[in-house]
Amino acid sequence: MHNALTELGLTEDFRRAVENFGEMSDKVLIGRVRRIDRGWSTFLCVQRSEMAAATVLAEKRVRNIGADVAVGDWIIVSEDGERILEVLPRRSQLVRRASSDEVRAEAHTIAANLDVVFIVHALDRATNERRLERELVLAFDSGAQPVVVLTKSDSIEATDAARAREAVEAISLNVPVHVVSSLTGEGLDALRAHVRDGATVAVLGSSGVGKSTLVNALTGSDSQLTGATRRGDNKGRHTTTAVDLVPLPDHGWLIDTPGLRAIGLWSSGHGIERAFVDVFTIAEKCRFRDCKHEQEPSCAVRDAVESGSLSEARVASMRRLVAEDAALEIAQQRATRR
Ligand SMILES: Nc1nc2c(ncn2[C@@H]2O[C@H](COP(=O)(O)OP(=O)(O)OP(=O)(O)O)[C@@H](O)[C@H]2O)c(=O)[nH]1
Ligand SMILES: [Mg+2]
Ligand SMILES: [Zn+2]
Repeated sequence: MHNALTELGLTEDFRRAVENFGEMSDKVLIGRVRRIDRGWSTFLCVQRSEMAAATVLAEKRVRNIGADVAVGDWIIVSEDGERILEVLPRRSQLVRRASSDEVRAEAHTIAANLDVVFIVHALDRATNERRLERELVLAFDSGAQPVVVLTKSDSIEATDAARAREAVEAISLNVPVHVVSSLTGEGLDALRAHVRDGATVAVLGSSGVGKSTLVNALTGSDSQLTGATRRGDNKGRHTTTAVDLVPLPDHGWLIDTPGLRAIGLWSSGHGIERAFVDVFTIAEKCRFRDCKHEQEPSCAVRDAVESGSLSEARVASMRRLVAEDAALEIAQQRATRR
């Protein structure tokens, strides 16, 4: 049974948690959430098949009453399949701020227990660099490894693709950047290297960039619905409406997600510092430790902008995210005080 669960992506830390159920483990179902809709979780679990004298994967549904679940979660379900007894602690999670509400602070967990986040942008339109920066912060905060994927390479000249990639690399520091086409298959083998050995990869990006098409190309199926983009601006039509965990033939997992309109920060760690490691490294040379890089004397960041070695837009962008993070913290404190 454990072997089959490993194929489902059950890692050592979960295995230990599951073993805490010890004797119980024959009396419960252990599964992984594949989809969530209207208060129900669809989950995959391992069942013994008397006929095949082996274990097989089964898909079941359970109500989410009282359980805070996300796609990718490991759950323990009562034998009768009626209740979620426990959601195992997450080893990583992709979280954004749920609403644009200035006052309330609520988290929306997009997916749980990831190893890698594919941040997808399409080459048939100008890269939204500010969005990419946010996605990088979110991905770093999740605890998983971000990987930037530039899709639709078949739609532009190779020299333009190379130029776009260079611009993206200047923003995505210490992050692999791949140029791919789901139509011709270019670059897909390099992506497959990130999904091997039971790894779970979430696919994040705006509507229409080709997330579902990429998932289909990597799984060699047409399980995910895809939709043509609008003429004129190539924007998507929000074809995918729910997060979906999709198995890969060679034991990896992909999580297809709907194109999110807004990516509000829900900072949990050092996402901003990691996404802006260039600015933070320079800032170590500022005279004041709490330098805001505005009017302070001996500011290394402002010096770098003036000398042209650091982009002003990037510093401004980082400042906005830091301010958003600070505002979020205040909203979070207000929420816990209530
Ligand atoms: N030329 C080309 N078109 C692509 C490629 N990948 C996706 N497309 C097209 O782009 C359109 C949008 O693709 P989807 O996969 O539905 O996009 P998505 O990111 O899943 O969009 P949402 O589900 O709305 O978030 C479809 O018409 C695809 O055929 C590619 O590599 N090359
Ligand atoms: Mg889609
Ligand atoms: Zn400074």
